Amino acid sequence: MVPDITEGASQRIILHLDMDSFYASVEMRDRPELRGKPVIIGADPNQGKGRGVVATCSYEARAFGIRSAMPISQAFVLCPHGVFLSPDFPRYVKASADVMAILKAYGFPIQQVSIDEAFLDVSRMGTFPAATDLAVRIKDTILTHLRLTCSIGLAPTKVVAKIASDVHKPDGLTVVEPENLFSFLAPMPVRKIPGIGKKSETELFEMGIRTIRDLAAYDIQVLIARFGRSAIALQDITAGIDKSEVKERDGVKSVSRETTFVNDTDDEHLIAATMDALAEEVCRNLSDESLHCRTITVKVRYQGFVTRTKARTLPHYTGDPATLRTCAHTLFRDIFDGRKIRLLGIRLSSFNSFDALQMTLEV
Ligand code: DCP
Ligand code: MG
Repeated sequence: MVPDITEGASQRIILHLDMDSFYASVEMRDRPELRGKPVIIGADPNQGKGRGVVATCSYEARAFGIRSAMPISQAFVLCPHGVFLSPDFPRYVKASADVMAILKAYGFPIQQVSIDEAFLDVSRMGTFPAATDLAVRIKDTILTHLRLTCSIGLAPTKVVAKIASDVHKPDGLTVVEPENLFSFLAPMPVRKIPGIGKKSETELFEMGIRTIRDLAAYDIQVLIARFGRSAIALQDITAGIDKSEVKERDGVKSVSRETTFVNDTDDEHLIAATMDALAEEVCRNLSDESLHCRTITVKVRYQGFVTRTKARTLPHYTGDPATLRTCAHTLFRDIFDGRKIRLLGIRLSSFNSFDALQMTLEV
């Protein structure tokens, strides 16, 4: 049975834009000698003995099977002649700001959801063909001004626009008009729905639900019994019902940095120095984004992959590196039990962007 999509498919037209192989594309733009090569951004592969993971890679590298979050040692096995680079965050943050500035200039409600993606509510374009022309112009502008490609999805809801931007990457443009929404979603695996991870996917598989079509047809009462009320929103997605709006102020949610030690360590001096370096880096990202934060989270992964995190929310927003560093050290002391450490990380969240006026008042 084809669900009735008229309720959710009002007149909204949502555009989702996601940059293609973002960190790698910025590197290839700025270093022409890298173009056309398999470029992998992430930890040092150290001739295959490296630890840590791939942040991203060029589409040429993807042809070798390399993916984000894969161990860098595995990437090295798949493509030993690839160009392995460590990330240059300030450059990516600048490129991200350039993209967002172009998007903002169009004057539609905009919600940045990560370093390289944003939603725009372009409903006032009136029709999908008009919105498609706009999407083509946006892609051209970004390519001409920044020499970077992106992929865009247009759909009646945010969730479907996000799914759509991903289907014809790189340099894609996918338009899902209300009448095509179900036929677009139906054959896709449920994993394509943002928020469905490996665990939910496995649970759904066990119930015989593999595709979005299976999900749409499933008895909602059984789904609720298994997943709670959130099952309703999940099934609604398949019918194009998704009332979530493009929220202008909802920008970057967290800034984080983590590192894997070359050898597991319990050397407190090395750990403290590493913590300082990580704190400095996340604080720089914070100031590049013109943000202050209130919550600091420290993550420690021990030998054997046992991971502990501890967070603290401060009474006031701050961007002060010394305050954040001290807080990170205190949190670390609370969770460090003397065992050897494999990985250390810091995350800053609960942001408040500060404008020029507030800045002058603070200094
Ligand atoms: N990123 C990361 N670690 C991950 C995933 C992503 O550090 N596990 C970083 C690097 C990416 C950037 O975030 O360049 C944007 O993430 P995307 O998921 O959008 O991936 P890409 O833009 O690299 O590739 P795609 O063309 O698939 O969007
Ligand atoms: Mg991307």
